[in-house]
Amino acid sequence: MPPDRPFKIGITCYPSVGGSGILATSLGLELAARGHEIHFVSYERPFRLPTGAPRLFFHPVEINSYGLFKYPDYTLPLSVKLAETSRDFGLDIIHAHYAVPHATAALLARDMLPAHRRPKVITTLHGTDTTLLGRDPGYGPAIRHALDTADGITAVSDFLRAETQRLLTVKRPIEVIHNFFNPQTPSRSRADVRRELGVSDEEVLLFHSSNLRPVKRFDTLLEGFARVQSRAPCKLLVLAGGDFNAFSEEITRLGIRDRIMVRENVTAIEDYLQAADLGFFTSESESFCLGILEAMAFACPSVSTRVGGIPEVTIDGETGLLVSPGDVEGLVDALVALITDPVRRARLGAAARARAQTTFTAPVIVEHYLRYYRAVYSADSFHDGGGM
Ligand code: GMT
Repeated sequence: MPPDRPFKIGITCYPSVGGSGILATSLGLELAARGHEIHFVSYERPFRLPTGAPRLFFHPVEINSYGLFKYPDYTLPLSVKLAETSRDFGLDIIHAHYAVPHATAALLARDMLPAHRRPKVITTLHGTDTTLLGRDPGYGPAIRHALDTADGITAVSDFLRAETQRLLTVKRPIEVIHNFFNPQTPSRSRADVRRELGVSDEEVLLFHSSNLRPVKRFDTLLEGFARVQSRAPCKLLVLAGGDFNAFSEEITRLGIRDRIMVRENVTAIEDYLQAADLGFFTSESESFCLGILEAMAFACPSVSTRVGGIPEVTIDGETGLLVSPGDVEGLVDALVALITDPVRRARLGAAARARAQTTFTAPVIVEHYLRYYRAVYSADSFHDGGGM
C-alpha cells in the first residue's frame, strides 16, 4: 500500500544545463507543489531549482580528492549522501535520473539501509545512458545490473525503451513516461527580447537550445543555417549549455557571425522562447528532445532530424517538419518552406502548442509518475537490508 501521506522522495540528477537535470528539477518542483517532500541530492544545486520553496530541499555531495586516487570518485560519496538523506528524512523513494552513476549510487544507498527503512529505487533513463554508455563495455554490464536490481525503471520515449531492451537485454518492464514542460510566464515582452537580440518584426528568428555536444551535430546546423541565407535570410538564437567558442572558426568561415546570437546558461528560457519563430534541431540521436517541446509550448514549430524519439514529439507535417539525418539539403528546403510561409508556420505552431498542452503537460505526466510511484512503492521488495 502507498503511504497514507504525501511521498518523501529523493531525487538525484545532473545539476548542470541538460535535459535530464532540467526534467528532474521540474518534476521535483511539480511534486513539491502537490504536497510531496522532495530532497535533491547532487554535487551542485540544480541550476533551475529555486531557493526557499516549501518542501524542497537540497543536499550537496562533498567530494574529497585523496592523493591515492588518480580520478576523483563521485559514486560512493553520492551513495552515502543518499543513504544518509534517506535515513534522516525517511525517504519512500529514491528517483535516479540518468543511469550513470546515479542508478548505481541509489542502489548502493538502498543496500546500506536496514530492511525496514529502505526506499524503493526508480531509475529514469534519459538517452545516452543507454544509447552511448549502454554500448560501452566498461559501463554496459554495470548499467544492466543497476536496471535488473532497481525497483522500477522508466524511459522518456518508446524509442528509448526499445533501445534499452535491445542493447542491454533488459527483460523487466520499462514504463514509458514522456517528458513534460510547464512554461512560466515570460518576464519581458516578445518585442523587448527581440529588440535586445537585434531582430526586427519582419525577420524570422530561428531557435536552437542544447548542450552542443557532438550528438547534437551543431556543425550540420551551422551548415544548414549558412546555406539557407541565400534563399530565405533569417537569424539564429542559440541558447547554449556548452562550449559555443568551439564553433567560432566555423562560424567565421561560413560568414554567418552577424546572423547568430548566443545566450549561455539561461534560466529565464521562456523570455527567449516567446521571441522565436522556428526551432532548428539537427541531432544524430535524441531520445526525446526537450528543446523541441519547449519551443512547441510557445507555438514555435521546429525543423528537425527524424531520429530516435523525436517522431514521438513532433508529428511530421502537423506540428513541425522532420528530415532524414545527414540530408542537409532537405533541412534547408524545410527551413525555406516554413520561413517563407508565415501562415503555414502559424498553423503548425498552433498545433504544436496544442500538443504540448495536452500530451506533454505537467498534470498528465506528473500524475503518470505518481501512479508509477504508488505501484512501485506497493510492490514487494526482493532484497535484504543493510545495517546503516
Ligand atoms: O542522454 C543525454 O544525452 C543526456 C540528456 C541531457 O541531460 O541532456 O539528454 C537526454 O535527455 C533529455 C531529457 O529526457 C532528452 O530530451 C534528450 O533527448 C536526451 N538526449 C539524447 O538522447 C541525446
